[in-house]
Amino acid sequence: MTESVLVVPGDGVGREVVPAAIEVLEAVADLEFVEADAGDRVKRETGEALPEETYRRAGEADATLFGAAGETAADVVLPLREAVDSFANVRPVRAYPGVDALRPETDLAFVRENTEGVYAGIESEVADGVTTLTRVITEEASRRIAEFGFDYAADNGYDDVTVAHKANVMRATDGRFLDGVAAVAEERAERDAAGADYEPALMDALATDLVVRPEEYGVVICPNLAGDVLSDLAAGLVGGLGLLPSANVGAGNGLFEPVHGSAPDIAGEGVANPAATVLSAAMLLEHLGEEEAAARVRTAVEGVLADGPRTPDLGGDASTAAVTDAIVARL
Ligand code: GGG
Repeated sequence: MTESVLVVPGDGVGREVVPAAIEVLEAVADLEFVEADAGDRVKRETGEALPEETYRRAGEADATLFGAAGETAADVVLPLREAVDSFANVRPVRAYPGVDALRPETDLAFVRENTEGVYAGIESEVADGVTTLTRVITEEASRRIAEFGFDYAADNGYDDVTVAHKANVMRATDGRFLDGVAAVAEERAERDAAGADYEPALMDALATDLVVRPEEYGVVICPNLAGDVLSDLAAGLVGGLGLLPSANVGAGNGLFEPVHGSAPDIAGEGVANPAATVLSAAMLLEHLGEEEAAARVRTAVEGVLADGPRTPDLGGDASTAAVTDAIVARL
């Protein structure tokens, strides 16, 4: 049966890089695409950023390809990740031959808890000029992301697992996160499952160390906000956000999106780097069991990154369309 992919371009450059990724997917796989709307423009037109139909369809599709969220990120991408029942946001960060990278030896992946932390959406104005935010960390979600992260490391050949935290300050919440990871590691050691060794790391010091010694890191398991921030930091080591794909996976069907947002500064100019979204599409193919097609897409992207053409973020002057054509030509 042909598998169905919900396509949600969203805002800004999402509307340019998602069509590029569809072109690539059409060249390597037989998939059915259904497009749905969400984002700032939809909110302006209808009053709600995420139409109920888009949410429902994300839950029903075999996978969703998402572009970018703007001002309405909290109303769009967080519920969409929930609609596909994902609890892990996997963000691989690799340096590519031919791309001018600050740290060419970087090859790591963030495994970010995707359902709670400060992104649980519990914010309020408790008095005039006073706002609060509740940080939610549960034992269940901490154990679940630890199990996923250890499995991901073992399955993808990473020897080093680091767990980011700030338990010396956020004692109850990050203390709970670390306890959950420790319990899972202990259980895995008892049943002899792979990848039970890990290093806890204070996330502020970790931010420095990632810049200085990225080659020391493999999989970095993070609470929600830390994963969002540290992965953007790591993008700077390998040539920028135009190169980072991501997968939101876990229990359900999966949502795949570039790590970058809507980039309003370049939206509409036709020069956004499609690589992050095309590599996210490769993760989608892998999720659907199309490993060979995924590998072809990755090889084509790597070839174009090495030989050009390149978009301006990578020092070139090529358009999104020219880079996409070059990727498709290599398939
Ligand atoms: N494609 C990723 C995107 O639109 N990012 C905007 C954003 O603010 N995301 C928050 C998050 O990843 O949790």
